Amino acid sequence: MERTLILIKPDGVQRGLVGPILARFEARGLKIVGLKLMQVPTDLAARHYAEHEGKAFYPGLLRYITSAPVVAMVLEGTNAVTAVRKTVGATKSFEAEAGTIRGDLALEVGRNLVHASDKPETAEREVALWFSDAELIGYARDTDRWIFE
Ligand code: DAT
Ligand code: MG
Repeated sequence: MERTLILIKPDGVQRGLVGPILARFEARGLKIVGLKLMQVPTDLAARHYAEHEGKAFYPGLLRYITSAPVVAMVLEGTNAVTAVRKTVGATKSFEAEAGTIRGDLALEVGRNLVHASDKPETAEREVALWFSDAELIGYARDTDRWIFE
């Protein structure tokens, strides 16, 4: 079972898309094991996006992610990292396939609604960065046997 970090970015919260976005992940069978609304401090944003430091879009990226509250969550499931990335769609929203969150609900790269960890190793780092152990709850669902083989 894999865990992955998802952020519904400020545009998603402001546009009232928390419910519709969350619903897509829930409907796919992913289990919510952590969930919170937060105003992102600049130091957390900088650590989260450290790999992009020095790029032209980096300052704007930090301004965007700290501009208004985000919803942070950890989702669990078989191959959760890959499955969530597919559901989220391509980084450049205008290129994202129809049927994905970005492809259906967004247009621009700098307003692409959602962050999702890109690899299992990234997911481990990001989950630990955004959530304490006490904020993550492992539990069984009665439906698990209808979702996981
Ligand atoms: P993703 O969010 O799909 O993992 P990423 O990790 O490459 O994409 O980049 C992080 C964020 O930075 C992305 O969601 C939007 C912004 N970004 C990436 N490439 C960009 C670019 N060429 N111009 C403007 N913003 C960009
Ligand atoms: Mg990324």
